[in-house]
Amino acid sequence: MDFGILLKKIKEYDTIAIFGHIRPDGDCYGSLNGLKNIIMTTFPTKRVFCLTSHVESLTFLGKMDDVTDDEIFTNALGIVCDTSTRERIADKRYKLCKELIKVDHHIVIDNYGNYNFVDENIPATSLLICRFFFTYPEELKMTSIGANALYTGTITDTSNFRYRGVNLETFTYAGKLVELGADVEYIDHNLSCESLRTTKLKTFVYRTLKVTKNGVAYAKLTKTIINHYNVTYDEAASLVTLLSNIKECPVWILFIGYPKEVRVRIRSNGPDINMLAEAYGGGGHQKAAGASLKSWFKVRNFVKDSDELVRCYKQNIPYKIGKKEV
Ligand SMILES: [Mn+2]
Repeated sequence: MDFGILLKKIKEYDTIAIFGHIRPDGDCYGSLNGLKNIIMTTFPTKRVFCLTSHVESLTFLGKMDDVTDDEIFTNALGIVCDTSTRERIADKRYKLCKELIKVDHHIVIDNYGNYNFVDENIPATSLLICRFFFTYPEELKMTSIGANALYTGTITDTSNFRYRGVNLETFTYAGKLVELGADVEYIDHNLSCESLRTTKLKTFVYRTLKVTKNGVAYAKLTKTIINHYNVTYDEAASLVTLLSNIKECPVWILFIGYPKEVRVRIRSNGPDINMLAEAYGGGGHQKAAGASLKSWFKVRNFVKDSDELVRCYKQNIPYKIGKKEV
């Protein structure tokens, strides 16, 4: 990957707007704040803005910038990080930028940049920013703020180095970031601590989880429960991970009562589940997918079909499913 043009374009522009995706995660916040820190530390006279939605739990990495004057963008270089398609870019003013560069690690379906730096095999966009940074060790600078951001993006997208795809490069950059001042304890504390409300809701999930005959673990969080525990819908939805790693259950599902629908988050470490989600009008990856159901009445069917999928998987017979009513 030749980063020459990326460095050249950064040098060329006085104003640089860095964009992220909707519902930003740790890698989004990490790559945005990391790149911003590199540019501002190396070229202190440049104006650099980070633009995506605000996420309270990630503000320890830096706040998003509040840009009200749209004119700023017309002479700006736009750099979009960690965002596979243009529809997913949170701030639509990327369209106003003079030139656009994409830096990403998702499967390529939309090369929306004038220049595109994509590595589908690198486990985090934050690591791609590291690769750029360490290509020019004499020229580029970063402080501990950038190191914290990029380290956070790395561990959140790899779930603490737990997934395949983690390799020598991953650990090399992680080590170099620690050397540059990334504070692993500070980062872990900020990522791990949660509200008492969430802790209590977790016990509710464990208490009420059900398991089907063939081994689908599932739990339901209705609107009433979410309001009772006073957590956000996203906080509630994140609890799908609680149902993972049950030896008897290769598939697990969390049903979440959003204001207008029941969202289904389904995960697997056994059979592919995306076609099941697709049959219900949803979609996703082979081992992580989702769908929306109109009401709780449909949940029963979804559980039944999931159970059938696991039965087929365990007996090694093909599973077929037609389009379902949602
Ligand atoms: Mn990512």
